[in-house]
Amino acid sequence: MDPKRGINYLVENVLLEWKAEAVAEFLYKEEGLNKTAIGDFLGEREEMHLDVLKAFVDLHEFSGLNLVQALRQFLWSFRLPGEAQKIDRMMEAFAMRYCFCNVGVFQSTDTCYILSFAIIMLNTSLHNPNVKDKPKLEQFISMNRGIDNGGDLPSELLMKLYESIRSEPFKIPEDDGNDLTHTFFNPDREGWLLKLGGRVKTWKRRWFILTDSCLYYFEYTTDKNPIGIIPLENLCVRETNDTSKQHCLEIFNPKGQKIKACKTENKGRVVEGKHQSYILRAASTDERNDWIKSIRASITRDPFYDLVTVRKRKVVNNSNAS
Ligand code: 4IP
Repeated sequence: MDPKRGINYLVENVLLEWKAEAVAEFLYKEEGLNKTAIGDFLGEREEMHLDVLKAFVDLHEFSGLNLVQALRQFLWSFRLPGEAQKIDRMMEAFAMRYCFCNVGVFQSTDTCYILSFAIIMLNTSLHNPNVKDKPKLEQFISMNRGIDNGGDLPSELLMKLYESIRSEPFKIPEDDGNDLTHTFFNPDREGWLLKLGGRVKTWKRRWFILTDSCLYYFEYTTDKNPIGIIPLENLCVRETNDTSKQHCLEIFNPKGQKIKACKTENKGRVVEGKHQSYILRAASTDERNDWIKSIRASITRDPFYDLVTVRKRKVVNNSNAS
């Protein structure tokens, strides 16, 4: 559950050497490790973790593989974390390794990086049943115009990659550690807050856990199942100016609509939440401000799109400059 402590334990007990290559090999070869935990460990920013990531990626042999085959191998060896900066570092390391093993396929690692994201997104669009309009080959080709330092990649290459994904989706490791119990072990923030009722305006003291861009609230700290879940996507948070109650914050929908949330009723039935907005009260102003900060940080958009946008801009700027 805590990969840093786990590795630390092995090192302290002389079961593992504290060297990037040794740790990488352990993460790559040891059977039965939790792939979510491997992803978390590799995604950390400290220097040693960056070295381990590099050594881990270097253990992959991509020579002679097309990009989809290489991605299949790579994405199976750990579970990609959800945080944009981590994904960025890992995909950057992947792109560098791929280009090192396959000199001349792409003009730069940026091309490889962008195309890798395009392939991952294509995989989702083609195989996620919720996506109704399946992209055609032509769309995939046009989406990737100009990504090779301003030039186009050969259509035959894109066609081959498209076909490979269409006929066989990526096999991605199960979210083996990321069930609710695990989620609640690593919260972004947790603590007691008072919550104002939706229809009946009573204050209830609830244990709140902020994780994975959702707020969960419980009656007791030890409860396994939350009373309510508030997905924070597309919501906003602010201080409330209501002077009758201090240290309050409000979670609201900027479009003015009711908040999409769910809660469990007394009889255990899960129903839609009734809140126009959630008013929560902390014990102090500092605590309230900390909650606001953490909630804000949690309300992020899908990191993939941001990462690709930034990288595409870089490619366009570079090709304009040259
Ligand atoms: C209830 O008031 C509680 O405040 C509920 O909080 C709240 O549900 C209800 O809002 C509100 O009517 P009484 O217990 O005094 O009846 P909790 O579920 O934490 O016990 P929320 O949605 O805030 O969970 P409505 O709008 O669901 O009725």
